[in-house]
Amino acid sequence: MSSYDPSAIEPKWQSYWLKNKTFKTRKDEGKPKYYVLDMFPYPSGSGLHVGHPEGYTATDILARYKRMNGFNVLHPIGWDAFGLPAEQYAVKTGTHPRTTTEKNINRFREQLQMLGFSYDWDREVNTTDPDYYKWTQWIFLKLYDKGLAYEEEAPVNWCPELGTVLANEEVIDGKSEVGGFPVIRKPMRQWVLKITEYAEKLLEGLDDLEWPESTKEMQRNWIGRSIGAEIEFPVADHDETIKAFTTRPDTLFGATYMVLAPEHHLVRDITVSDQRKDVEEYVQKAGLKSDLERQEESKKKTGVFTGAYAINPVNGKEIPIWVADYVLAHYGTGAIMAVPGQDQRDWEFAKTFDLPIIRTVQPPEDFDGEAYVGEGKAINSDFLNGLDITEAKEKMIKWLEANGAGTKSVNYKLRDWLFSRQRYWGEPFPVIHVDGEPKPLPESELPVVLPEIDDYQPTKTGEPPLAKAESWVKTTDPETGKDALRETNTMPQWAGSCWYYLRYISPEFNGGPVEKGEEKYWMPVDLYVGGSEHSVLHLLYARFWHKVLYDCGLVSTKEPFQKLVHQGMILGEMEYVAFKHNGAHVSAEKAEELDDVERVKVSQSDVEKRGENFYLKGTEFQVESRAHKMSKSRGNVINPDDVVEQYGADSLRLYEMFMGPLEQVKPWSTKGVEGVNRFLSRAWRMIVGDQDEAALLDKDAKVAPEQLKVLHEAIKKVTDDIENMRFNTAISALMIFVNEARQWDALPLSIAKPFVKLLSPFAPHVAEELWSYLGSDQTIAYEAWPELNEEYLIEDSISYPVQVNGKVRANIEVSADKAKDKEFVIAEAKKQENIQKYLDGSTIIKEIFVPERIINFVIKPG
Ligand code: ANZ
Repeated sequence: MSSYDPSAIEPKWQSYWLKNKTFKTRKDEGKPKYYVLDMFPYPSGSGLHVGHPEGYTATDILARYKRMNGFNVLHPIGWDAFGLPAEQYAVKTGTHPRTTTEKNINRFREQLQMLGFSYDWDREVNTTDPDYYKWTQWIFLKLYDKGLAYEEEAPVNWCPELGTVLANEEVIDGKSEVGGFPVIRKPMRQWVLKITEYAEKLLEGLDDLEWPESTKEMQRNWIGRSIGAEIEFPVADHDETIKAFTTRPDTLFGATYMVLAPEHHLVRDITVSDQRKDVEEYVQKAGLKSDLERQEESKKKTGVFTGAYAINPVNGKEIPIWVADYVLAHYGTGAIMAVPGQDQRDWEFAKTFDLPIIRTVQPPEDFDGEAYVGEGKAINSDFLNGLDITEAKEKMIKWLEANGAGTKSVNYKLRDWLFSRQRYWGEPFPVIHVDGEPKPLPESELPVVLPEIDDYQPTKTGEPPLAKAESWVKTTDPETGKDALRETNTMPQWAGSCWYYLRYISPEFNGGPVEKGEEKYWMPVDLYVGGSEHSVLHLLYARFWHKVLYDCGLVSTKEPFQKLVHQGMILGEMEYVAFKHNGAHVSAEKAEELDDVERVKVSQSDVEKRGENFYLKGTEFQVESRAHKMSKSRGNVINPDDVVEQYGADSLRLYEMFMGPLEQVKPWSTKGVEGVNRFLSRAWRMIVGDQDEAALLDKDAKVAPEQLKVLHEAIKKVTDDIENMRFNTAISALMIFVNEARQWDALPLSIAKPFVKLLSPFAPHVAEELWSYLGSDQTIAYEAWPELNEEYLIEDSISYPVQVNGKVRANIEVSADKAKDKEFVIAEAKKQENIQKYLDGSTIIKEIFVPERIINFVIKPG
């Protein structure tokens, strides 16, 4: 027999699955359904990286496991293929993004097939396919109909380098998330989606989802609900009032000045003529800064006085009105009542401009900080004095409402979603402009197909590249025949991924984004696996669209993704550094204290792990160990193609699941791949044998009870672990099985078969090969999962540690049926020579007996 050779096995089974459409899925009311979804990849030019197969193997294990447990499994894949890189490549080389995208998709598809994932390839979707984006446009029309899409001339994050606006979410520290280019503020006409209207529903929906708590919390923070009051401050000698949102109405007696955002609509009206020049200058400068810069806490506060005063409604005091950029235009009302006694930003501002500070909460005696933000009793606050913050808030809101000076109010940090981009490679909007007014196209005009153009370069003015397709832009209104211009912005990359999980359900359906009956059967997604970098944006946007579709009666569930798991990042191979001083090794600790320390890289074969630390082999010199993110510049990128070529897809799959808990960040280890590869070879030899070793399999061998116990232990552990997505320990259980089995004289067929089934979700190619070797002419994919029989697990004997005064002095074995018989077990324990030694000549004060756990004799000498 030949030895385990994945390169001979794997392509064979891959084409078998494809040819036989083994994983084609159809609705079947007679079976329970299981919808297991991967975050579909962006088909980049560099192909799959090892992070992809991590999540994809996890979902594939569940898909395969559920099929074997009688579920009808939907396990699809597709391509999130609009986006910048293909367009930037087009700008550089003139290659149409479609060409690049197609090529990349073909490569990705081949790579995924080479890893043996059990996708239903007849359901593949591609967001750049007009048959797909027709429905993305269609959903946009629904949003428009519902008043959830609107045009706005607004200051946006403009990135000159990328030639596009970016959503707030895509700007980090004033730089673009992609590329890290500077982002400035610039007013432009944009499409915006009213996600804020769904803020409350998006918050509420989180409670019942089986998602990582940290992800839910990130979404909650992003939505950022605060409860407080909106208070009205009349402007002295004016008809105007300024509304201010505050989360601390209890501090109203401490409001010593007000601040308007530079963009606030009243700034012009109320500024007195003496101050006009200064205020205008200040407003102009502030307009150039991003919200982030404006809120930076470390920065010195800037501002300018308007010369006008507001009247504090609760005590009639006149307080000065300032303009300052630490107040944002788009949060709350764009104006604040400033309470320097309780708010640190206000404190800093008051100190800078010498404004009065009144504390309205009593700080503890030893408090020597600036603004006091903690709990305490109200002071300097008339009818609130002596109340706790919560009580004082309530009482103040009642007072405001009774006196027509304000109302209770809820605010969200969430902003409406800036939904247009000045790009070519995106979905065109199904919108025309007639006489300068936007008008949605009728459904019959869909899809609005991207026109061919030669020049993909965005313009420096912000005019989108599509504006250059003049003959496309100029059109007529299909309803009135009037001249019209097409919208030249395109949708952001998030659009296609907002609803792709619905398209998989009925990818060919022509009557809408998804067929109703199929949707009702398959939704919600039972398990969604993908990176935690999508904790907020993709997952929030998709939930938003889903909720709109739910309100339109198009989907039957309120939430799309019932359970969510993030796979942890895979880092590069661990690196080890030893320390030398004057040519001799020193430990990492010693190196800290010395100057002139030389750091030398050492290879993994020269170090050994003891406890949590690594040492130079055979020495006391501890080495430093760490892993870095994989990156081209570090040269530590592992290419899945190479791993498959050398060890096979089953080894790659098995290794990525064996590295550690799925959610954890973990370093790559080539040694680890070799380890699981050896395990697969051993499993192979056990059943098939090879040149050096005869197979253990004996089809005529009778089964011994001990063998059943070992098998059923594996069944129990593997089943349990798959259910709980603890794939690493499931694989350990398979390894333990093989190690135990190799000590037997023979492996009976009735033990070998269930073992191969247990292995199959993890290493499907070798499992199929072994399955056919064991005599089947059918795929293993739909074989019944081995059933656990607890009876085989019952221990025939139980071991008790025997302690004397809390120290273990002996171990005894008692048969399982007598294990709870206290008298019997204690008598057995006393017979032990090593126990007698202690008991002789002592007085037993107490005999402690914990059934099936421990015995302890408490004795007193003499
Ligand atoms: C008075 C006050 C007193 C405040 C106090 C806080 C503490 P969150 O919790 O994030 O919702 N604020 C309101 N609108 C703002 C804007 N457009 N730009 C900057 N700051 C703004 O924050 C709400 C608090 O942030 C509000 O409550 C307001 O300051 C400030 F002891 O009002 B507070």
